[in-house]
Amino acid sequence: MTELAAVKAALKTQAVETPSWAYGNSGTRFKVFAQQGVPRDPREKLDDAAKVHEFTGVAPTVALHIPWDTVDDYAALARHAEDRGLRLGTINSNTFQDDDYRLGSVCHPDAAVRRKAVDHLLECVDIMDATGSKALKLWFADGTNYPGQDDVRARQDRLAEALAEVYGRLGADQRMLLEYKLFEPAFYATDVPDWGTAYAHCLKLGPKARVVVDTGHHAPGTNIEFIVATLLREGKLGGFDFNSRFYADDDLMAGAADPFQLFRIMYEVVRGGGFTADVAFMLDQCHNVESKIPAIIRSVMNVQEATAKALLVDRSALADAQRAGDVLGANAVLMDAFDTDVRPLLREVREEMGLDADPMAAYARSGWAEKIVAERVGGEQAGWGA
Ligand code: LRH
Ligand code: MN
Ligand code: MN
Repeated sequence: MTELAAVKAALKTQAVETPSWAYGNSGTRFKVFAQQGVPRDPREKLDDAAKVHEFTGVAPTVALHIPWDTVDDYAALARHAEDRGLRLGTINSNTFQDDDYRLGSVCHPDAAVRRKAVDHLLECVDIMDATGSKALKLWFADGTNYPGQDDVRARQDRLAEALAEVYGRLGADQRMLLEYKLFEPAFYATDVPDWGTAYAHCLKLGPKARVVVDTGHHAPGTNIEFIVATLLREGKLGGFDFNSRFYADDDLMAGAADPFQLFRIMYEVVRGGGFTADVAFMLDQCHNVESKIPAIIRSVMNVQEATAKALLVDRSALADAQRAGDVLGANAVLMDAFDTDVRPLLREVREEMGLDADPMAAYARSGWAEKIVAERVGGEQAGWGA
């Protein structure tokens, strides 16, 4: 296989998971802008996700968020997905939208609240059994706003205890992805603020627990690709929640704010052997002011473009330059790949996959946007910005 053929083959195997909540209405704490034609229930979110997969060819799974996507029959929901060429992906838990969680969920000082939170997480594993989902994604809004508000060490003990109980419930082929976030909604001390804390818990739990990197969850200037390289080296990178940030947890389209950062991350993924089914490439975004389905298509394409550039890095030339201590030469090898216009390559890849070369235009022509506006009245809110 030529090198270019190998790059194309790799791009065809790419799988980007889209989040159910990105299809619904969302907003900030100031305003949720209702858009016409948004899904009214989880089935319709899957119908929209099927369009993203139909036109990109690389978005075969959809992440659910419980209880935003609560249904009576999860196996039937999985069949609804299958009928549309999709599978249900990661199950995201939600222990942050209940009055009981004011002081936290699994780290709460009151054992009864912790029990309620753990029961929810166990219920999420039951849902995974029904849907065939392989990963439980945990993000905890737990933390404190004021020094002295609670004992930060005791909170870590409570977290470890809860995680261990849920870990013990996982099936043989199921795993747990622990997401960290620097701040928000807690502002003084978040209980899982960084990759190190997440890693320490995952290491203790065992091989089924891994860290998930949400690109929007770091302090400005954080070298995320270093974190990715480190987690891959340790066999503990579970996946990504891709999105873009300018200031905080903005949840904008992946690759929109800083395509160079996305490239650097994808380069470390490729370099570290992480471009496999073992690492979940998920989007975690909200589209508050732009049209949702095209924004998700665009995001998937941005991830593809970053991946293509990462795959095009001339690694032997890079290694030679690095070995020779050729600082500028090594940097130039990386920049050459980043500066390559990979759009013609991706158009070819799509045509070889039997797809339209231009997913955005193909979607616009498909009439789906007009159809859902005409047919869906009273679309639902994703859960954010309520
Ligand atoms: C938290 C988060 C987490 C949630 C999602 C909706 O900020 O990134 O992944 O589950 O947003
Ligand atoms: Mn996330
Ligand atoms: Mn987030």
